[in-house]
Amino acid sequence: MAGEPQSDCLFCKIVAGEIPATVVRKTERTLAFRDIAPKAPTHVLVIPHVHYPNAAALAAAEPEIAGELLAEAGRVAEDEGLRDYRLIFNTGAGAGQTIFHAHVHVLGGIPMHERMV
Ligand code: D5M
Repeated sequence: MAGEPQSDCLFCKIVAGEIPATVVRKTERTLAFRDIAPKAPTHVLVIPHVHYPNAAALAAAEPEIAGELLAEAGRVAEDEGLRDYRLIFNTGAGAGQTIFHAHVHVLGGIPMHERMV
């Protein structure tokens, strides 16, 4: 069923506590943890507990949670002391998506305006 945990999904396993992660924020419906391969001094992923393959699918099915995801991304940036930061939603393998559980990247801590990621 849409939104249900998937046994082959790494981020579902992180939500379930089956795989460790460096968690920076947690709410009833979202989790924020540090990216394992940071592309910037701050690189945090914010994910919903529920499983959807990408952020657009999450927003279509559960707009309230999608809104929370964005709000949490802003709180992560604030917690990290970032005034300027970049939010990225890779959608589809051709765009660089490798984990097919909705997530937003929060990137900052260096000038981002001339970088693709
Ligand atoms: O982003 C998926 C991101 O997930 C990518 O930047 C690496 C990160 N990743 C992969 N495995 C882990 C674990 N175990 N902990 C933390 N971060 C992880 P995408 O947009 O799909 O390319």
